[in-house]
Amino acid sequence: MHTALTRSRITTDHALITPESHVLLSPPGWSKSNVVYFISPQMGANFTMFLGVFEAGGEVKRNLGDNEILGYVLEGEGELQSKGKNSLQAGSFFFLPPGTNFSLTAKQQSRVLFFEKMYEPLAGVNLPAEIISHESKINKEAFLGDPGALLQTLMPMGAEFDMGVNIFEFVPGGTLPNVENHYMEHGLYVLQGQGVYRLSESWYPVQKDDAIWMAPYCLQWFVASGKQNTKYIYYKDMNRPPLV
Ligand code: UGY
Ligand code: MN
Repeated sequence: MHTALTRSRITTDHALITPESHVLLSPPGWSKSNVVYFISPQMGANFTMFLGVFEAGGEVKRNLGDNEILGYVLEGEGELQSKGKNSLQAGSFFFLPPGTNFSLTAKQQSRVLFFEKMYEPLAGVNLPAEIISHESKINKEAFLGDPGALLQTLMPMGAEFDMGVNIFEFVPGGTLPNVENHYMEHGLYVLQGQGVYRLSESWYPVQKDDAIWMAPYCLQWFVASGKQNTKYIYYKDMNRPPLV
């Protein structure tokens, strides 16, 4: 592709970030690893979505402070040290509540997708607990009864959780059942396959390794195309309706 061209597009209510416009950074706390920030408050979002790209032996070491984080291993293998030690493979995910000290060390070249935001406490509700699991342990449910759109809900539904992360799998030709309009935001990463995303009044061909931000009230719809199922992982804010 000509170096002056990109499929990326940034608007006030949505963004598509495609691999040819990635910029690799080395923030404090990261060694033998790089970070690509897709989504941040600088673009108007209330959370961050970023990719950690690790060499073998690469590491991130952080104290989360007021933030919570969910990491999903796209590829590779690593070890997470938080409350205890856990080994991670492709498809593993971990949710760490605010105040957590953690380190993640890659055993081989690895890519990990992260969603991070400031936790919003709710009066009378305890802080959420750490979760470390694997996508293979989560049931696939037909979304609104449609077996062509299967949803895996990685996070529990309890009121202590103010963010949710789901994996959506569509058969070729599968769609979101309607053009969604909601106050919640999304950060989305395409894991497999391809399709067309409607974001507001624009329609984008999207494929594996594309990242998308949808602001509150960004009209959204998706159709999967291609010959294999399409999968994407996405974040949404949960359990904190407006004015609560
Ligand atoms: O959970 C959701 O709002 C989801 N159906 N949205 C989306 O996939 N764009
Ligand atoms: Mn939605």
